[in-house]
Amino acid sequence: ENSRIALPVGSNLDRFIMRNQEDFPYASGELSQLIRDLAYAGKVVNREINRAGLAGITGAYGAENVQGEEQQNLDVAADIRFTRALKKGGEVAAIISEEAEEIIDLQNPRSKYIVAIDPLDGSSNIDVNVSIGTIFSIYRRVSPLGGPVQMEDVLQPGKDQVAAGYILYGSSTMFVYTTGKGVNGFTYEPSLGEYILSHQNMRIPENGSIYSINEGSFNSFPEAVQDYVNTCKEREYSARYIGSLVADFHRNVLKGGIYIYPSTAKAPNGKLRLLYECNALALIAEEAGGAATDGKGRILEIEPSELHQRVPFFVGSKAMVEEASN
Ligand code: P6P
Repeated sequence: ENSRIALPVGSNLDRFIMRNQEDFPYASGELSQLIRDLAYAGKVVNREINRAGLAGITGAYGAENVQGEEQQNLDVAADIRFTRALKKGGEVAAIISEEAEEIIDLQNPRSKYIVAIDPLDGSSNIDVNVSIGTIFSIYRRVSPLGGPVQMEDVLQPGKDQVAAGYILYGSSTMFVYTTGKGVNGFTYEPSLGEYILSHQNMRIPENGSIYSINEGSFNSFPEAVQDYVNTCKEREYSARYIGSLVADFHRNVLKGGIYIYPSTAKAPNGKLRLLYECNALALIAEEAGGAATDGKGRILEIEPSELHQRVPFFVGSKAMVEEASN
């Protein structure tokens, strides 16, 4: 049974992390420190995002990332900030990032943790001032400490995550995460530089009437997905698609709903990445009483085979995900 960590709304993230750590009898504080390191980097990225239009750092950076996508300045800046914070924090042995083709070995061979991260997802939304997000997963190393990081350390199924979360840089900036004892959301108060507990024990409504999917690709959706979308229309559900995964996901967590990125002609395995996008949101969804599948089975049970593999992604209210998955 996940004990619900009872702290009054208004507590700050630091206090919450310490209270949460008490629930882990053998915790030695490294995971707590790692979560603080991520939260700190999020504050720095938040500030850069809010100034991006002024600092002339929007627009294409001229480089391309491993996905062949034009790399925005902020993509690069965010990747540097998170990598630097995790390197200095000393708790992480290696990082898997959307922005890096290979494993980033932080040369901390005695560190227990691995982080998979999308430092700034939806960066194409930056220039049009749409909410964007950071997505992260935390795993424990499985190969012997002290030795080099192995592929088995970074290709772990999502069910083995120690913690996962996201930062949503929206009308307000929020830090939302789980360590396996429910999901809690913290709203950033810039004047204090603090994340304040605002959404305690977040639960996804069992059902909902919002569906998020890019219907521009309808004609190449699998038939089962076309049928489900048509059912949503028959029921006159609301279509809400921001085109920024963390923003679409977060709204569905709060209001109930389903987000689908299915197989399409352009993306036969879907567009979203298993290791640093889907696994983290799948754990959050399940911890909040929702569900996440690839259209057939649980996302969290998929055994990864390569760092940047894509999977079809159905996530949100349990009843909706079950109906949409076959
Ligand atoms: P499409 C943004 O590029 C992203 O990775 C997610 O944030 C978003 O949900 C999805 O891709 C949008 O993809 O193909 O609908 O533009």
